[in-house]
Amino acid sequence: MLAGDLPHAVSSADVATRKVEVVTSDASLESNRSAEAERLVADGLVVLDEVLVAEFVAELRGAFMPLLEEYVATSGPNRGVRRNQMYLPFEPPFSDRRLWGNQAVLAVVEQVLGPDFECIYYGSDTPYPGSAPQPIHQDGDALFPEWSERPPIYSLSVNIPLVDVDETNGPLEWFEGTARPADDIDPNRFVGPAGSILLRDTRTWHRGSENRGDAPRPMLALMYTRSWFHFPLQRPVLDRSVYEALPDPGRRLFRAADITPPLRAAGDRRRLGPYDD
Ligand SMILES: O=C(O)CCC(=O)C(=O)O
Repeated sequence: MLAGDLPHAVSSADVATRKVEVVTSDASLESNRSAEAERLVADGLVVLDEVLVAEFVAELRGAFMPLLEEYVATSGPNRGVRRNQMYLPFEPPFSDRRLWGNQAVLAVVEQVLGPDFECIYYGSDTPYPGSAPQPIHQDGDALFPEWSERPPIYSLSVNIPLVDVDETNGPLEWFEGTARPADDIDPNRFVGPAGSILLRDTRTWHRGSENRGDAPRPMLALMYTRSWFHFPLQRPVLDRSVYEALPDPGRRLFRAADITPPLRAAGDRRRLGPYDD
C-alpha cells in the first residue's frame, strides 16, 4: 500500500457501514448455496458420488501405488500404525484438471469459501491392512481458541478414495458439527465407490478407522482454503513452467503454491494473484 492510500481514521459510522457490507456479502454467499453446499455447512461433510470416471481413477491409482510403495519402503508410518500420509507430485496424472478443477466441485467450494480460495495442500492418506484406528481429531487448530463463536468455514479438505471403500478397508469416520463429540456418539462412516469426492470442513472431528481388509485403501487429500489461511504443511510444489501452462482457474487456484522460480521477489505480497496486478 502506498503512503497516499493509507485509510483515514475509523469512526463508529465506518464500523457500522463495514459491518453491513460484511453481512451483505455473507448473506449473498448463503442465499446462492446449492443443496450440497448447504449440507457441507450444516453437517461438516458432504459426499459427491462418483465424480471421477473409472478410467481416470484407475490411471491415478496405477500411478499412485508405486510411488506410495517406494515412499513406504524408505520412511515409516507417519499417521499412526500402518498409516501413511504422502505428498503428491504435481505431474501427470495428478496435475490433471479433472482432479483439481472439476466444475461441480469448484462450484460447491466457491459457494462455501467465496471466490478467492486457493489449493494449499496436495497429498494422500493410506491405511494398510492391520492399521490402527486414529484418535478423533480436527485438521488444524482453531482460528481463535479463546473465542466461543464459530466463524464461517474457511478451509476444506477434499478426499478422493482411489478404491471402493467398504466396512472393512478403513472407511473415514466423522461426526457432525464442530463441537468435540461425546464418547457415546456413533460416527458416520464413508462407504462408497472410488472416485467419489468428500468435501469436509477441516474443523469436523474425524478419524481414519482400522483397515481389516487385505489391501491398502489409498485416498487423495487436497485442501482448498480462503486465501489468508495458513496451514503448517508443505504447499503443492510446481515448476514455474508448469504453473504458467495451467489454464486460468488453475493459475488462480495454485497461486500460493511453492512455485520455482517464485512468481514474486521475496517481500512482495504473496497473496496477490497474477490477475490482480
Ligand atoms: O485416512 C483416513 O481415513 C483419515 C486420515 C486422517 O484424517 C489424517 O491422517 O489426518
